[in-house]
Amino acid sequence: MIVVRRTAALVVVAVATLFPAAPALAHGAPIQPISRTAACATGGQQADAAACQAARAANGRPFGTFDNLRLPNVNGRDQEFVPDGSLCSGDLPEFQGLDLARTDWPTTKLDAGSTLTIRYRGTIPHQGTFRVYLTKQGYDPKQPLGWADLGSKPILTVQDPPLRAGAYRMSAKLPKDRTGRHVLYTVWQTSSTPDTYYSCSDLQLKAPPAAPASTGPAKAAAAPKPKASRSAEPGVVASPQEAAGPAAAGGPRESEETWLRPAAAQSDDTQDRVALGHQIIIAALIVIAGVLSAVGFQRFRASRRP
Ligand SMILES: [Cu+2]
Repeated sequence: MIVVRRTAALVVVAVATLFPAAPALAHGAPIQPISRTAACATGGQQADAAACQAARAANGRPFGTFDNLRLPNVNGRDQEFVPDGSLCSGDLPEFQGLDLARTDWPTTKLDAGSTLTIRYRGTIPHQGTFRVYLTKQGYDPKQPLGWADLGSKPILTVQDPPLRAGAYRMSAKLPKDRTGRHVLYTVWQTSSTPDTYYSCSDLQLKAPPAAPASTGPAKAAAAPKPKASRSAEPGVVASPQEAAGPAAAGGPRESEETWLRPAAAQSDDTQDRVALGHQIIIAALIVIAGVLSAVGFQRFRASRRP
């Protein structure tokens, strides 16, 4: 039996060596409003944009994958780990081109004071908290983005928003007093991994239309709010279209499943499941081989006993 136990121990060691705890392969980035990573990084949707080309040129090395802009063990000390001027890259060399101070980054146009729906592509779900900041009025896009440009308080903080059709959904009320070019800065501090994710989404904010009948019910009717969120958590989106499912939403929204597929393919949920299946099969084969060799060795020893 000693031989069997030794063999079993060997098998355990072999399996542990070949299949260490599944590494966190991928992660996420905002696709609405589109972030610089989701637009420009490897697998990005607008890699041909002039700003993205300039970012690649400035990067000086291969770009990281769009969903992989993360730092370990920050634990909320963002400003200690991410210096001024490096907010959009998280100070990671493979993303440094995203820090360029330019006015032509892929941009989302929105009305000041409106409710913004954020979709944060989650290529692998994690638990955690999103903190969303918006640059203060007077932010100059021609200067490097610093912490002082962001309001001291996030405009939205949400823990574990729902993940639907591959994206976390959140809604944020945009302040009325921001117009022109701004940056929405999203921090995803995960709790199920050591990582914190950073991203810049560029916005062009239009002053809200002067509404003569801007009182009470008339206004509410003109700008319907998203219906009560399912989780009853502030900032969590469950708009009527989304509640009705992607098919009812129409337009590009329903093609969410294809968002940022190519570079994410390695880390796509389905791919992970396939990879896990392969690992299980290989591990099972190793165990079977180990058991068979143990049994064979036992028999061999038995046959040699007088
Ligand atoms: Cu991850």
